[in-house]
Amino acid sequence: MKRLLTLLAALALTGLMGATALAGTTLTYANFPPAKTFPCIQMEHWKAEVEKRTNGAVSVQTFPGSTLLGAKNMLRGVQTGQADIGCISTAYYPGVFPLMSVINLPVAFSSTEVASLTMWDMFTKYQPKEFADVKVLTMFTSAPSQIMSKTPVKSLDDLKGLELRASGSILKILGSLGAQGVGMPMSQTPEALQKGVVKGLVSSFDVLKDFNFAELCRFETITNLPVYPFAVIMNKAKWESLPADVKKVLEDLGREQSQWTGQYLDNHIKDSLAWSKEKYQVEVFELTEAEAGTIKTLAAPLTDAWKGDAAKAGLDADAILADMLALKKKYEAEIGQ
Ligand code: 3IO
Repeated sequence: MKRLLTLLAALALTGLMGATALAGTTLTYANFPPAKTFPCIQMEHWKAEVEKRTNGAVSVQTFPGSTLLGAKNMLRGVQTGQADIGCISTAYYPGVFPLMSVINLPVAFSSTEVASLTMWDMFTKYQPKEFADVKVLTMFTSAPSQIMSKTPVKSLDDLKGLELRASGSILKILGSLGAQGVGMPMSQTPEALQKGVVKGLVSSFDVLKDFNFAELCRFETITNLPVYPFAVIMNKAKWESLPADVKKVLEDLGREQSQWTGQYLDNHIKDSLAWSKEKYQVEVFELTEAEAGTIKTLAAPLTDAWKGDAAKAGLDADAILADMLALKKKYEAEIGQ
């Protein structure tokens, strides 16, 4: 009898194992902002494509809104395998990505699609060492950054002493314009705005609708400041454990996902701005040509600082910058403004 029970138990166990193998792999995917924001919209799109293209052999379990990993522990959390996949905004990790931070320079990208494809091509061309201990699945950017504030910024003078949330290179630009840049991830910005710790933020217009920032920030100023670069990274050991056909599906998706996200965001910022005008009657200001010129001049030292950091990291800064500008030009000609 005892032997029979053991046999039955063994059979049951084998059955379970068989079922697990049939069900395939589940990948966990962590993201820091809320579900309806663009980094999570692209995550759900990627999940659907992967599940379709692997015929269900791979399923993806998504964790938006910092439910698995937050903005600042995302990189480490993926490296250590707390999540299989994670989405990082590279501007939250100063000094960690000396090559890809070239995308965060003030070069006035004309659209998200152009910036995202430029970023992806730079990554595939250079295969930067800074990503050596993870597998990069895709890259994309936010749209060119604008000022959204509680008080009107009609001219650069209105920026003096104004506390604005930003990250990365934009913080430095704000400093040289006399504003008070406050560095924090996007996921902490709603509370900082509510409490009045900051009087506005510098990011892309999608957040007016997706975080309802238009309610508090009724004044928008077009500045076309840098885009924020994003990378979707996977735990290296998990990547190595995947079968070749699954790896191929994920690799084939890299560029396509970058472009899809760029197009989605370019459309969505139009929708978000129209919604904000309709719902909250937000006002939109444009700087004069002369003021736009001032921003450009002030931003120039940033490029020199980036070159210095890149050189220190052993990179050929001039070649990287020239390549990035050439790709930008190529995509601007192909895609248009
Ligand atoms: C961003 C980040 C999270 C959710 C929506 C967003 N739209 C634009 C950004 C870029 C940004 O400000 C950042 O901090 O990465």
